Amino acid sequence: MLVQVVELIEAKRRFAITSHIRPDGDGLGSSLGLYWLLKALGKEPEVIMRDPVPHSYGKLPGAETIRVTPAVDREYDAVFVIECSDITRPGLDELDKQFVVNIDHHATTSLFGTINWIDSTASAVGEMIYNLCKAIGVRPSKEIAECVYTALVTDTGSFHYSNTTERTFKVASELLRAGVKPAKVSQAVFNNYPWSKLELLSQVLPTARHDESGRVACLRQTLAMQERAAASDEDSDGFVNYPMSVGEVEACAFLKETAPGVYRTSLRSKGDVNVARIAEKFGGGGHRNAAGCTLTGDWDETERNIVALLVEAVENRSNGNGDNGASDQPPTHGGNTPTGQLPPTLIRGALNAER
Ligand SMILES: [Mn+2]
Repeated sequence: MLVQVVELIEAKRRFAITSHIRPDGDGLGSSLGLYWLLKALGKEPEVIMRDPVPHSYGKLPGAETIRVTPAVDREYDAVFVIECSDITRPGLDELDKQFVVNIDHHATTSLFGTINWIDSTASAVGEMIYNLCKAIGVRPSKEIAECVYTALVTDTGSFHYSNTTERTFKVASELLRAGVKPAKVSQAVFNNYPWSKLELLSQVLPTARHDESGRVACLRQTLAMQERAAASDEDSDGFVNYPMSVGEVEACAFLKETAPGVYRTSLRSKGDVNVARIAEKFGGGGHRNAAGCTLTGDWDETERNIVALLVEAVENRSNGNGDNGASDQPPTHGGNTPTGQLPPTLIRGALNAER
């Protein structure tokens, strides 16, 4: 919890900070926010990551100091692990031998740290880093503020998602007072993509399909598409959101082939439709409205199965017998959503291996 984190920081000196593989805005913004906070306290922090900093986060203050390494290969008093569901998520060898501090805002995290500070009411870990500044008595510098703001604006989908709270805006307002220019951050993060992303999108978007009800959509990206567009792994970030911009669509799956027959899958939903439960069934996790997992198998069958699960999630919600946020029990099977039912057919053309 927070008080243990404060005590540790006050007592120790050399810290590493890391986040998950393929770090995102919250992982990087929070890691660097904490880096600048520790610097302000005269400590010796270092941010280490398994993967390099994506293009869109290259302008974050301190991004150039991040050391890319496959292992925790130096001596530290403690390693802060930012928004990871388990100890393997940072992809760093030797991490399990360290004094680990697990900082996360996902309730699904396993308590793998020696210290675990979990706040599932925080919109982003960035919000927690801001709280840590307050608790430890450091006024957010412009560097801290820019990093934390980037975490907030990316994890809340520019303050669109349901994790956006009154407190999120309160923190954002404090960060603006500390010198953040929202337009500058948004320009750097959201309007700074390489052309290959557009190339890739032009191949992925025609694969968009929806079920008969129009409420569940899916789209896919093959290895061949990525190759043709000469796209990087991060170029597909955010593609899952395009079908969600359609009024009727309540849930969407984006299947991205990362090896033949292996699909990194992003799930999104609106309102009370819970996709985190679906991701958890496959060893993934996330939030009610944004989750991810890895699926394997035949393209069409995998897609049909995930669409069927999304349809079930949407129907459970619509019938008022599913998750309404009041219960943590898994949705009951049987009743009006028999598990043996045939998966719904996708309309608008047959599904080929590559579209
Ligand atoms: Mn986050």
